[in-house]
Amino acid sequence: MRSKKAGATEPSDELSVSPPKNWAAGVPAVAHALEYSLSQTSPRRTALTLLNLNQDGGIDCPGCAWPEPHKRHKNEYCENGAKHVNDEATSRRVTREFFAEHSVAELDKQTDQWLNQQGRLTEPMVKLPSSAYYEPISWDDAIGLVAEELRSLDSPDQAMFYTSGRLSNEGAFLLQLFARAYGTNNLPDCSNMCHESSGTALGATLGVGKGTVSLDDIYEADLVIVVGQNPGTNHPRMLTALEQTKHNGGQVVAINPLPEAGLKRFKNPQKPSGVVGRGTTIADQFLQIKLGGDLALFQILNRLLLEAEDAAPGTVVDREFVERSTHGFDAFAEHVRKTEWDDVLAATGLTRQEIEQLRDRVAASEKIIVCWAMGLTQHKHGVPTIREIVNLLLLRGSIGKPGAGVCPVRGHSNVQGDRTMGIWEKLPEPLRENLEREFGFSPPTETGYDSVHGVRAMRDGKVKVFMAVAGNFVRAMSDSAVTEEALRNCRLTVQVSTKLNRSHTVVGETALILPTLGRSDRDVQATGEQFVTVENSMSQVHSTRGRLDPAAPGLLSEVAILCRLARRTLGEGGSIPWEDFEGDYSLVRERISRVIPGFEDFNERVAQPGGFRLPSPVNAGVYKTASGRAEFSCNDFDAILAPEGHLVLQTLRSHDQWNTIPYAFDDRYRGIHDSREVVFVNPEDLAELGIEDQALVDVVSVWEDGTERRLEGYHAVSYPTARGSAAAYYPEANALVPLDSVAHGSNTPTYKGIVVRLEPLGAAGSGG
Ligand SMILES: Nc1nc2c(c(=O)[nH]1)N[C@H]1C(S)=C(S)[C@@H](COP(=O)(O)OP(=O)(O)OC[C@H]3O[C@@H](n4cnc5c(=O)[nH]c(N)nc54)[C@H](O)[C@@H]3O)O[C@H]1N2
Ligand SMILES: Nc1nc2c(c(=O)[nH]1)N[C@H]1C(S)=C(S)[C@@H](COP(=O)(O)OP(=O)(O)OC[C@H]3O[C@@H](n4cnc5c(=O)[nH]c(N)nc54)[C@H](O)[C@@H]3O)O[C@H]1N2
Ligand code: SF4
Ligand SMILES: [Mo]
Repeated sequence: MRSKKAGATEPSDELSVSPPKNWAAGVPAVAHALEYSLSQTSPRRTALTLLNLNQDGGIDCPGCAWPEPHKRHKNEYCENGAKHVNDEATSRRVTREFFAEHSVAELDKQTDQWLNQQGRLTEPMVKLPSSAYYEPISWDDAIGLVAEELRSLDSPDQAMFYTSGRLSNEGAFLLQLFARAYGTNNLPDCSNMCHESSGTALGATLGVGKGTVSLDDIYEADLVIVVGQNPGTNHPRMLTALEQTKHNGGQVVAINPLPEAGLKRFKNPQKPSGVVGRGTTIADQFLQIKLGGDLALFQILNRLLLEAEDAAPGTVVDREFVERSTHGFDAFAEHVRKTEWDDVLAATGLTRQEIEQLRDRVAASEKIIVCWAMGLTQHKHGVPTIREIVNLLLLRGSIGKPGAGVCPVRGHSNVQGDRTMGIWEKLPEPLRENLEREFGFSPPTETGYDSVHGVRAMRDGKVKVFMAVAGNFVRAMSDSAVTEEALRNCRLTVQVSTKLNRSHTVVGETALILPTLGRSDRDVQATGEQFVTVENSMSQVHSTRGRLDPAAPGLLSEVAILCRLARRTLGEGGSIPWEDFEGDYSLVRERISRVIPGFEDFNERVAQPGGFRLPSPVNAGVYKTASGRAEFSCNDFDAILAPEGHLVLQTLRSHDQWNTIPYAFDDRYRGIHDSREVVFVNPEDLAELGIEDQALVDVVSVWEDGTERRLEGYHAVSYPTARGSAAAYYPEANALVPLDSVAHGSNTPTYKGIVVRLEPLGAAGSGG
């Protein structure tokens, strides 16, 4: 299976490698952000976006979901936030002339980076079955075409509506309302590929699928454990918060197969000392764990904590908390005591001393926070791993009190809000009742398709219309070849997008591009200028308002597109006032306040500076679980075992990309320049495999059913990753992830745990 995209701008064999950085941010980061911004747009637009970024009443940074502090700095953003907002504010434009010049097939040969670099989409375009090109179409005809297709389906379940976490609360609420009024719960979203394992594990154990901590808790913690996360690149301003934790006397532990920049040393670019000095050492302890070893690590930690309690009763287990607020302690304790050292050392690659040191830190800390991201959620046993982390916090009583708790760090700026608004293939009964009461229709009750099931359904011809509101589904999903086949199998594919991407070149029989306003664009409707709202990773809900002239005169907002589509599909005169919603977003918020718990008086409260925080029931001592208490769980020991001669591969982000969109062919912090076709391998593994540093190899994944997937001609780069644990960049490496390889319980693709072998070019069986 070949899947490398050849393209005009793809550098061939120009890889250069320099030593990885052990510190993050500082002057080069600021300079780099400005350089990228100015390459995209004018100094005036750069200044307009940056001055308004993360300020009250300004633009919420689309970069990630990390929250802003109460006290704002005038440059309250990081390098990647600045790059990302100016990637959207770019002055480049994709016009009808561009589409007349390039056929869809030609566009499909270009790299992801090239497609993104063409600029903002400007008018609706259609690719008809008879044509090889996209052609202009009026908004009215485009929306009519989608409505007609939707109305012609045998069942609403033959349609599917994907969302990515850039969509606002208002847009998300309207999308789920439309899908359910139309008759389907087929609402897959990027959460399915992201923090679904967190939601599943936390829902079962704590009764709520979100984090429980605020920024103040991070500052106040005695110990913050950062596991399976690369904040220096993906949540850069988290390092500012950890710097504050350290300043207040707390400790930080990092657990990662890679020695990521910033986890070690951080130079705060917002402080003079950070710009010129050596910066702050962030991690007090770094545990270089093997891929997928975290469940084993937390199980042995829990066993060691119980043994420490046996040795000195009343000193380690928070008995009072366990008795008052939890359920299942005895079964958990009995189970976890059986964890064996040998298994743990093999699964983690850590030493006994390192693990005992961490146990001592945990036992000595009263207020513990565990932060995590994709390094846990995208593994086969991501859900039990997170449940085991909850076990640790429960036995230390480190939950529901200041300075303590769980912190799944979200990716997309509003991915958490979209789920709060009801974007989910599962429709919770209370939401179903509220929708029925408020809008007077009966929403469907059956579970819809998530992302993985959705690909199967398209592949098998069960879904005929695919509509995406934001995102780049074809590159985000696993098993690129299968996902591409699935989309091509649709009758109609519709993409509501700001910029060109692969999901516009891998299309159904008929394909539509509906260009839309981005975060930075001013949004004016019938009743005047509008704003929308988002919810960050710490449940703070606040407004975001674009400041720039829209990228093109005729662009519609996501809200407007959804309202018009709903009117055309469902007919005029129903019980939902779509036209009023389009004209005045505060009317949408009024409905949200009556349907979604926690949003009472939404319009009034979101007008306050900084917005408002949705309370976590956990912090009020309320656990909405089956037992009404926090649940200890028993998790079966599991580790990823690679057969002899094989490695486990994770797919991850470079420092110079945003999800499926590489901005450059570099990965500055890891010392990679001018190539993304690299696979990072531990030097001893390379030696054992007889492969030289930077040699060309095919990366071949091997799946249970005997099928193989291949990436050709990758550079094997010697890198200080944990033994047996390789890494390659997403989205290219999605070609290696089998569709059926998913996390138990959450159905998230196992993007971070793929068994592979490396075939030197010219070796027997090599396809290259
Ligand atoms: N600049 C930038 N910012 C972003 C994004 C972006 O693409 N670019 N994407 C956004 C999104 S949607 C998300 S979800 C987040 C993602 O944020 P991250 O989760 O930080 O992103 P990844 O690059 O997938 O990195 C995963 C990290 O987990 C580690 N890891 C992998 N497997 C394991 C394991 O088994 N155990 C442990 N302990 N560690 C492991 C990897 O070495 C790596 O450091 O970032 C958000 N922010
Ligand atoms: N192998 C592998 N695969 C992964 C991952 C991994 O770690 N490894 N990570 C997974 C994760 S965590 C995630 S979140 C997904 C991400 O998957 P997606 O969210 O689907 O992908 P993005 O790359 O964020 O989408 C980028 C596109 O969104 C559109 N866009 C940007 N802003 C806006 C906007 O304001 N409105 C609209 N309508 N469109 C907009 C632009 O057209 C842009 O091209 O990928 C997943 N896939
Ligand atoms: S940490 Fe995230 S939200 Fe904050 S400025 Fe950086 S990219 Fe934007
Ligand atoms: Mo994500």
